[in-house]
Amino acid sequence: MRRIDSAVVHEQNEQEFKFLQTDFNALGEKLSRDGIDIEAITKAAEAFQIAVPSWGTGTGGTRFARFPGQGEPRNIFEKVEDCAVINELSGCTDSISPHFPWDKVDDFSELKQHAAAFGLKWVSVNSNTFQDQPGQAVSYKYGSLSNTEKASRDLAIQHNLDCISYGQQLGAKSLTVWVGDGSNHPGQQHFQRAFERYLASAEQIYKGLPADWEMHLEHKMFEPAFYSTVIQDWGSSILAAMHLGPKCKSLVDLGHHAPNTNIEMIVARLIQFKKLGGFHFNDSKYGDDDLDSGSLQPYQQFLIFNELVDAEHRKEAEFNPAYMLDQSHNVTDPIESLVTSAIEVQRSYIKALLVNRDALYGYQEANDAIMASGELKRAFNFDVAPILAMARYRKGAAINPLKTYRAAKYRQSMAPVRPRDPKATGSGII
Ligand code: PSV
Ligand code: MN
Repeated sequence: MRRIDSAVVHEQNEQEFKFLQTDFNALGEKLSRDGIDIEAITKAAEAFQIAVPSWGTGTGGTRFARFPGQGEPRNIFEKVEDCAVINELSGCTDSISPHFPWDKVDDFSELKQHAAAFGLKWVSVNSNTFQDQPGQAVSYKYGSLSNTEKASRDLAIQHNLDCISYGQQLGAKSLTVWVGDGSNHPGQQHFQRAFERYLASAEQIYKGLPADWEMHLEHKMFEPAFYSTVIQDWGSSILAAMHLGPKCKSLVDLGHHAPNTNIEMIVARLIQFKKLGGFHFNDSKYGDDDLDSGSLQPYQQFLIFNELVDAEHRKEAEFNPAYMLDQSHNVTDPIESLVTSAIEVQRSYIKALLVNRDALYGYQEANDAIMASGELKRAFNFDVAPILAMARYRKGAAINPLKTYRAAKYRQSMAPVRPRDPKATGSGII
């Protein structure tokens, strides 16, 4: 089943293909001078996949307002439909990362089938203990897994166990846990006791993990707690992951660090200790901006992939990070942002594959800083767009995804089918 008529994709691709072939051949010749086989790199581009967050398919918002667009998905079934569009255009997003209870349904096998009909699968389920649900018996106002009240902690533990069960029904293999727990005032919380409570709760969740599952702990420096957060940084995250056991790893969200933090070095450390669970890709200038991946700091994203590809190259054991986007789209059509972002992440991966690892190691051993840095820049400066476009073309996706999407008039066609509830004004993140 498809959401974008393949005739539209075909017609658009026809218009672009001649130029693409010319650009691809020229790039192939250039790369061959460096001993790089463009076909091998294109195959790697075809194999690359990154998951779409279900919550990213609707217009996001800030603490002040949300300005939804026309024809937005109103439930998880419609979100799946938009994820199908993203995959049909990008060719590199064949999975969805759901968030509960936002995406909870009565019949998970129906939801699984609905996605499978579009060739989509489910990965990394996310729990939500950062807001109270209607009618909830006890509150998360003062935290969830680390709450001083046992009843709140128990509720949060049970919710995470429920998320594992939903994920199992969908065929997912990991649980991502992010808590908003923390404090706003110095002295409000006893740092050690709060962390002890968190660990004791997380132990209960870890015990409930199926044998072939992983648990990923997502750290975040601030928000909603603005003075301290319980899993504040990768230090707290890896400590907790080490405490819990080998199936627990850290998850790196690019917007969850202090400005100018060397994220690629954190990634290298996590790889070294077999604790890199996965990523939430997005971009940021100030904080957890949740901007489109690669829109501001493409070189940082490339440097992260340089570490990932290096680990692949060295055949690092137990290295299998989950790639996901996690963004909020306030002023763009979420489909357009997610397609663009997925391709930008793929672009970083492909550029990192162009680094001559042996040459780089040689420069590093010789302390030749300018040549080492130049080797990275050489790879980064290649325009790999023809490789990405050719990979899409060969998979039946769009050579020019945004042009094709607009030609298909998908969003306009959804407006009458998905009328907005006039009462659902909404604010904050979806
Ligand atoms: C928190 O800011 C976060 O990055 C976590 O991944 C959440 O689960 C997600 O955003 C969605 O709100
Ligand atoms: Mn995140």
